[in-house]
Formats: sequence, C-alpha cells, structure tokens
Amino acid sequence: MNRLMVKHVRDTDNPTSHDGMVRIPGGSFAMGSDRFYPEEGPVRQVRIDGFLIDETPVTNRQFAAFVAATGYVTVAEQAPDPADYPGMLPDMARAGSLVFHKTPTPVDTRDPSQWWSFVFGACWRHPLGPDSDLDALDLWEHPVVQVSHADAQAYADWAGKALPTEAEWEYAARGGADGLDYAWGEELAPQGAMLANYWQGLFPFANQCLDGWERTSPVRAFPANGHGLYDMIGNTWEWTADWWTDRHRPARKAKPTACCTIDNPRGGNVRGSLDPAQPDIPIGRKVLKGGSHLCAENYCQRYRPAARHPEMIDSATSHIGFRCVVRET
Ligand SMILES: [Ca+2]
Repeated sequence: MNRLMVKHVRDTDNPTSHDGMVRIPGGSFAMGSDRFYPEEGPVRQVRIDGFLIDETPVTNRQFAAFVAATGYVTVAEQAPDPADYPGMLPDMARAGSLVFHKTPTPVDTRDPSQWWSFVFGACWRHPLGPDSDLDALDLWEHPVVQVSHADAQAYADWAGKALPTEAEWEYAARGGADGLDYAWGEELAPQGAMLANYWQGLFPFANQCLDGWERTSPVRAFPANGHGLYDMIGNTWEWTADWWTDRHRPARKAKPTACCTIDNPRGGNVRGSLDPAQPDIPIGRKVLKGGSHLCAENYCQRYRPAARHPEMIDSATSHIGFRCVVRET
C-alpha cells in the first residue's frame, strides 16, 4: 500500500458489510441456452435458494481496502514457479499478467495470442503494464482486473462472503426475465441502445466504441438489470466458484429432488475441468460469466446470462474481475 492508494481508500469503504448488496429471492429458472454455443446447453430447470449479491463488480477502490487491511499480494505480483509450468522459458519466470492489445489489421480469430500479451509488471495496480496506474487512468471506480481466482477467493474470505456459483450468477444476471437471450430482452441493442460495455465493430482491430468505452468502464455506467444489479453483462468477465464442465448436466441425470428440477447446482470437479488441449498443464479451470468489453458479434457473443467460458484459476487478465455473494442457508 503506497500513499497514493491510501488516499483512495475512504473511511466509508467497508466491503465486509452487506451494504451495497442486493437480496435475490429464491426461485426457479431455465438455466442455459440452446441458441448460441454448445457449452451453454442443455437448458434445464434449476432452483436456487435466496442469497445476497454485490450490486456491482468489486472495484479497484474496494480491492485497495482489502489490500490495505491484509497486505495481500496477488498472484500476478509474484514470479511464477517454473516447476508449475513445464516448458516455461527461464526468462518468462517473472511477475506479470495478460493484457489485451488491439491488432492493427484483421487477424485469424482462432489465435488469441495475436491480441493477448504477457506483460511483465502488469497487475491490479498497473492493469495495462508497469507504466499504467489506477490514478492516471482514473480507474478507482472500475472493476478490479488482473486478479486470479485465488485472489478473488481471498477477497471474498476476508469480506466474510463467497464467490457465486454459476447458477447463482446466471439467476441473478437474468434479473427475473427468464428465458430471454439477453438480460434486457431478445435484442442485443434494441433501437440502437447500448445496454452494456462490449465491443461494437470487428474484433480485434476495429472497436467503434459506440458505448463510449474501449476498455473497462466505471461500475454503474450502464443501466441496472431487473434485480438492480450493474455490469453483470459486459465490462469484465466474473469468476465463479464452479469448476468448468463442457456441457450442463441434464436434469434427468442429476438426481433431482423434484421432477426435472436441479437444486443449487455446483458445477463439475477439478479433474474434469482440465484443458484437454494442454495436457501438460494440470491447472483446473473455473467458469467465467457475463462476457467482457472484448465480446463482439463477429467473435464472441457472450454478452448474455447463459454464456460461459473456462479459465485456468491462475490466470489474471485485463478483462476478468469478480463479485461476491452471501448465502442465507
Ligand atoms: Ca465498449
């Protein structure tokens, strides 16, 4: 914690309270979608107990309060152990994290390495690299990024909260509008309205910024959903507590307590979450939800409640954040 950060941690910041949380009543909903990507299906009926959820993603200001109180050091601020990464080049064993860079021209979108760079010195305090900082970029009210799953979990533990399950997150993101493609209806941009921070134009080289934001935006910059929650869609992906599964488990195989409804599903297991394309890296993957400012119509239409994406738990990037829940049971 430096003096600059102390200046931005207000006496009124108290992320350990339930101020700024919204109560989501328990209920049932149709989880998933059969209309977009295969990993979102099958649609199944899910019942969720009531819970509290943060009204916004955890901001840099709130994360700074956590670091000030605990001295916590994030994963991206520590040099990786080459033993955990077979084949790692020795000069890569330095602290840093992944930063998105727009490409100058159209590229093959099957190769994310063209727009992601591992930047030494990038971390939550310097989200675009060592020469960037929260004050100069006016990011204190933006979602914290460059946080791994362990960092998000550490914050939640400190705050006396938890990370949401995928089902809790999706139930809250739908805002009570069950079965719709988008959190606000059946159109991405009804009458041209920009209702979340995503990428307008051709990814990853032509961002029209019709929503006003090229990277992250301050929380509450876009309308709340039906539950009064902000930035569930777009802005940053959000970590959940669930291990990744390639498909949702159909209700009929999940020992439902009532006909065709699954109670409070909790995702898969660490072994099943591993990336089959990278068998040498035994690092589990958790479910991300909500899409980010990098989701675009031509590349990744994941600015929807049903959308999901796997991410290795040690990853820290410029487009992943999180929020917390408190369960009532
Ligand atoms: Ca945008």
